[in-house]
Amino acid sequence: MTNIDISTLVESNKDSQLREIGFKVLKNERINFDDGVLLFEKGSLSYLGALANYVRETKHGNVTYFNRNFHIEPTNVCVFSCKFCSYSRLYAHKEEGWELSIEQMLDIVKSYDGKPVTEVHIVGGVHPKMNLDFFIDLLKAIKAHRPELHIKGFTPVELDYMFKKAKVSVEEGMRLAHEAGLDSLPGGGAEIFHQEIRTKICDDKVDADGWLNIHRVAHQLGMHTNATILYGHIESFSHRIDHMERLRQLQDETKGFNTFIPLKFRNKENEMSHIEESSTIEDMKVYAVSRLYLDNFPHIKSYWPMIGRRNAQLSLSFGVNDIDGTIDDTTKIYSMAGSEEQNPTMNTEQLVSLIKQVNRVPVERDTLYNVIHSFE
Ligand code: V47
Ligand code: SF4
Repeated sequence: MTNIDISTLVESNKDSQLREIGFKVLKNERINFDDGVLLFEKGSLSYLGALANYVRETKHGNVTYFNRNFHIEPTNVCVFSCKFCSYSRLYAHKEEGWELSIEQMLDIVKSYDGKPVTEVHIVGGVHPKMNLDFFIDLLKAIKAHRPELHIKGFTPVELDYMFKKAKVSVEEGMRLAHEAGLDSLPGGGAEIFHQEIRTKICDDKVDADGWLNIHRVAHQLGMHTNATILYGHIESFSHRIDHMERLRQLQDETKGFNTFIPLKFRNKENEMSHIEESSTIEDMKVYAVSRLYLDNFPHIKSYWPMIGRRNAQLSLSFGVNDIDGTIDDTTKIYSMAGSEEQNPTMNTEQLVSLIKQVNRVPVERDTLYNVIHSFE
């Protein structure tokens, strides 16, 4: 959409508050908390989409990033009991779970020898026996085998638990992990920061300040990290904006976040199964408002194994400029929670064609958004 088209669209909005917000976006002025809530309450899908797409195209043109990655999920045994989780098996039922040894995880890494993957994403449950020393050994073993492979691993949920158990400070723990080979942090474990909701859905794990502090310390060490929101369950619009506001403030302070990834709550076989899943229209609005509110986040990602490849494609018109990677059927979190992607794998050709079908330019990136190849 050209600048003239979008200005006309904003000017012709019959709602004066939505018009004001639209003008702020066009002037590259920051929108405030109330603006964010109002966009959710009153913004039509087409209005939000046009504004978000304007920002997306101003920042990135038609470029849409993906990478070649695989996951390692060390265990699904977990000491915590998040009500939305379809994946974990409580420690008491650990016979239903899996636990991988360092050797087994290294074998997974070795199975990619000679293949052009650039990133391994390590995330799993919180197993009481998999402690800081265990993961330091894992990181060192992976780096010894394939030094250039970028390790994006461990959420503050896992890190907070292992640091406390090892009786080290966040600063010391992060330093040790970074020195052993941890390159960046994924965005998981954030859920909804507001304590009113956190108490109801994930009472026993690291709280908002703890989550934010681990990312802050990672940024201070020069690491880049991602952030997520788990939306579409019992949270209100103001809880969503509160979540984004806290991230926006930390990003102003550190500039260490790369990517924001809205994660749609999936309701299969968990303690929140009675809650209906959000509609595709709501999903697209969340991407669009994220793009508009998080003006200091370079990238907004739709995670195709969770939202499905067709909706990921659609999201490219609602502010999204990244759809994650090839995955190679190495993650179970979303298939177990009910995603339509039961064995998530896309090769590069499939990702490229998915992006090209909606007239965007596919660009393979590494984890830090260095361009590996443009498929223009
Ligand atoms: O924090 C768990 C979510 C997250 C469900 O940084 C669920 O590039 C929906 O953070 N329905 C972990 N979501 C995954 C994650 C992630 C994924 C992809 C890319 C990146 C990145 C990070 O999975 C958890 C939680 O919010 N989750 N259960 C569920 N039923
Ligand atoms: Fe454990 Fe993570 Fe599941 Fe919570 S979401 S129960 S921390 S695996």
